[in-house]
Amino acid sequence: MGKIGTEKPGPDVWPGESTGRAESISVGLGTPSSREASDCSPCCYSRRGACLSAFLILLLTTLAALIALVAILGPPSRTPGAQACVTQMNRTGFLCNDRSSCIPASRVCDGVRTCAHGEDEEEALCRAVPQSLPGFLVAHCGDPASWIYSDQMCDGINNCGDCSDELSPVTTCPPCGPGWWLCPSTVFKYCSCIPRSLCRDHVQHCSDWSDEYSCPGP
Ligand SMILES: [Ca+2]
Ligand SMILES: [Ca+2]
Repeated sequence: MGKIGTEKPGPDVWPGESTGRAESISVGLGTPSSREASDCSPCCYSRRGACLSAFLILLLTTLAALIALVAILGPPSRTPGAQACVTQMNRTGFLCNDRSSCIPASRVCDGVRTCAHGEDEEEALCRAVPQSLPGFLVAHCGDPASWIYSDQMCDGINNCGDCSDELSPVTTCPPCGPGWWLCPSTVFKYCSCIPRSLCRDHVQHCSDWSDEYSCPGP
């Protein structure tokens, strides 16, 4: 403490002030040096503690302001979550900019302006499908090189070509819906369910013929 005191400008400083400053330095900063003392000279000569507090408050305020700014401006309008919706058919959809129209995922980047203002066909969204699409619109087939739109999973149609979008182990789907008949399909278009409209039409659609002999009909 005595050493610090001797480094201060001697003659111009009152004895009491010099002692007080040395004490506050040793408590607040541990090993002060003459360089540190000169770094904040405008404040140090008045109230070093108040200066430090003000600096900390300013730092914290700036941090809080930055966090608030990120919270407000952070989620851009294209945040995937902000554009995900559920269609009337209970399928994954894309929310148009009017915030009320929910179009099926497979209508995005299909070359047709489905949203009123065509945001489903925007260049940024469609320039490198599927990489440029939000993740919620895309599902993968058993073959990693193949993909489908997420609303094509469990829709009864063989979109992947190997039925991996309709059958386990790749996809776990609920049982056939009310309009469908459970059977191993003989038709490439279907997998484990066929539309009941194909029952009793005198054409085999199930490998076990159940569509003609067991299915009650449409
Ligand atoms: Ca479209
Ligand atoms: Ca499908």
